[in-house]
Amino acid sequence: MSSVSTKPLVGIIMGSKSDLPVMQDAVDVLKTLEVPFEVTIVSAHRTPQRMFDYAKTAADRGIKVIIAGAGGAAHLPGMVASITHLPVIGVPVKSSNSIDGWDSVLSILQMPNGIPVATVALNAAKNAGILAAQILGTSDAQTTANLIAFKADLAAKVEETATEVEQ
Ligand code: RP5
Repeated sequence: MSSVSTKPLVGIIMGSKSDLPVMQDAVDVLKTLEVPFEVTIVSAHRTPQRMFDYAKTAADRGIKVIIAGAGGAAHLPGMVASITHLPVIGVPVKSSNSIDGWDSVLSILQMPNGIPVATVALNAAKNAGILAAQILGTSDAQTTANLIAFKADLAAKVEETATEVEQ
């Protein structure tokens, strides 16, 4: 697999460094799929101006998809989606003071009409990365080829384990 562009196409942002252990899965899968990305911390509540500036300039900087992870009262994905026209994928992070993660899930999922956030499962940053690649793959043949190889590998692993357990 090879990637032509090295300019970041996916922006991975999160509300706190404490989200990084979860969000690392998005980083890792984008590396596997050879999709160029950038990573930074942007807090909706603690650094609202930084969030606004990031969302406002992302498209002009060449970003095509934003992955935003946050926990608790997780307003980051929704607020970013309200500022940019780019697709935003929200990752609800189960933070340490979370009510089982429902706070994160519902605050990212329940967006008002007109401002969608594509919400993945709790802590599912890997799926957010794959979805971002799939969005880019609609207009990039190499990314599509990488995704097809990635999914073939997933299928092969299932076949392998099926053989192991079959009696
Ligand atoms: C949210 O609050 C962050 O996204 C994080 O999930 C949570 C806890 O943040 P820290 O107190 O660990 O910085 O804004």
